[in-house]
Amino acid sequence: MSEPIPEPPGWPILGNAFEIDLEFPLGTFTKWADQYGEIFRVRFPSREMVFVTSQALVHELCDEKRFQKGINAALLEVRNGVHDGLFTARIDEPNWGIAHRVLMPAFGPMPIQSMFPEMHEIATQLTLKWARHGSDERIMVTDDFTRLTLDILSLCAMNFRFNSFYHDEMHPFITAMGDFLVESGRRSQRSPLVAPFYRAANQKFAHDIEILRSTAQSVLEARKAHPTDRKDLLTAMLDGVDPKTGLKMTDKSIIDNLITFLIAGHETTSGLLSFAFYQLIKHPKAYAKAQEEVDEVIGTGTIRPEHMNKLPYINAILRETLRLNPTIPLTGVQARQDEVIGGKYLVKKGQPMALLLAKAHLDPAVHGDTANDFIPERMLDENFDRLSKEFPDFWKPFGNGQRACIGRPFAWQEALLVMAMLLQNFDFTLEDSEYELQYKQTLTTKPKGFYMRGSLRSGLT
Ligand code: MNH
Repeated sequence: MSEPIPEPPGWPILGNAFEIDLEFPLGTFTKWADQYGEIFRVRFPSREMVFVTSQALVHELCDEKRFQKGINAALLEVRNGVHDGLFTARIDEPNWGIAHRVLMPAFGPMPIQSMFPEMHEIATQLTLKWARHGSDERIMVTDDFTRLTLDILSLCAMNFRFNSFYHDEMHPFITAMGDFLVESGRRSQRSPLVAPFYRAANQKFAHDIEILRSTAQSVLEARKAHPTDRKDLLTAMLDGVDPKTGLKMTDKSIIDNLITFLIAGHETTSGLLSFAFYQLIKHPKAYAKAQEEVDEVIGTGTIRPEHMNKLPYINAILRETLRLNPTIPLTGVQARQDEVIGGKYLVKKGQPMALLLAKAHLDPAVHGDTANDFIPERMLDENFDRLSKEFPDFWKPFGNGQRACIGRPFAWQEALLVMAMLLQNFDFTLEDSEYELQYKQTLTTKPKGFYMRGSLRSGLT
């Protein structure tokens, strides 16, 4: 016997569409989670979505024998620009498998470690900028972390320098990408009936895609004209042969994936760093511990790759930040067959569903009454492993299974390095001591209106 899935009352045809905060949909979804509990259904004019919000149901939906990644409405729009690139590919599209098998080795421990010097160089550019600005000038935290993550990604992936720290205006590619992502989100909210009336927006959307693709194309052509033995992602894509099919990636698929890496890899990591500094400033004890760890393990000398796995507390801070503030706050799945979940809710084959990570990460069944608190200690390896055994899939900020984040080791090394370098060199405070976290949501979330001041601790290292 199955029970109906709870749902907020809605209007005929329009469903719940009007009740969703377009600036911050996540706010509406978490509100509904508080109201309706571990599962609820939301109806849009032409589709519906079932949200799950508890560790237990997330765990059930992580079973890849029963469920698989679903391409939600926003990702469908992103496909206009990057087609069957890794992030947006449907599960049955052959280019996903080819790109996945060709690229996996490039994200192994040795290749990621070999990117350390270039990550370090860009992190140094950020540190110098903040040092020169001094404590009188406020730091636009999220903007500068976005410059950082974009420049690191493009340098490490394809030896391309945006030099974002040396320009006030962002590179045209970056503006086009930002506008393309925002518009993808808007298009996914628009009814298909009114879409044709957005002529100017549709033209700009097409134009932005053209900028993204022509830039990626010229990077690819430049590399073909000047081959190198750099071990970067572009080399991996050009030279790699898929062990299963014997095929190489096509130029089109390489361009799709170059853009995909820039999209998938920059906002997520810059959001993580922004939230982490917000949490540290709000939690002085954790901040002090993190700084002590850096001072003990690294001191005032140069940060080296060997330091990266000797920073357990900062590691836990990053995990705890992504628990409370997952920069991808929900992921999509669908049932392979008709399924009953939670022992009582019927979901049809193909039914679009969302894992509401931003809520499932706060499950009191896992974390008790401290679920909403920032406590890095619970994420230290031994505690984290114990929690994972008892409550599998309680922490899923990098997604699930074969469609989980391929860039995780890249992002982790980058975030550890940047945290360490900034804590080593600065003392940070809030620009506005009253500031409380607000969110800006596009495909990812980041803090809105968050500014810091940084004063140098001692001579720059
Ligand atoms: Mn990443 C997939 C989160 C950094 C490249 N990433 C995913 C998914 C999540 C995710 C969640 C799964 C989405 C889904 O199920 O629909 N990613 C993150 C977070 C960070 C991050 C929280 C940083 C913090 N990601 C990066 C970086 C790169 C990258 C850096 C590139 C170097 N991510 C990807 C790609 C995919 C992905 C590519 C798609 C993988 C696949 O489906 O095969």
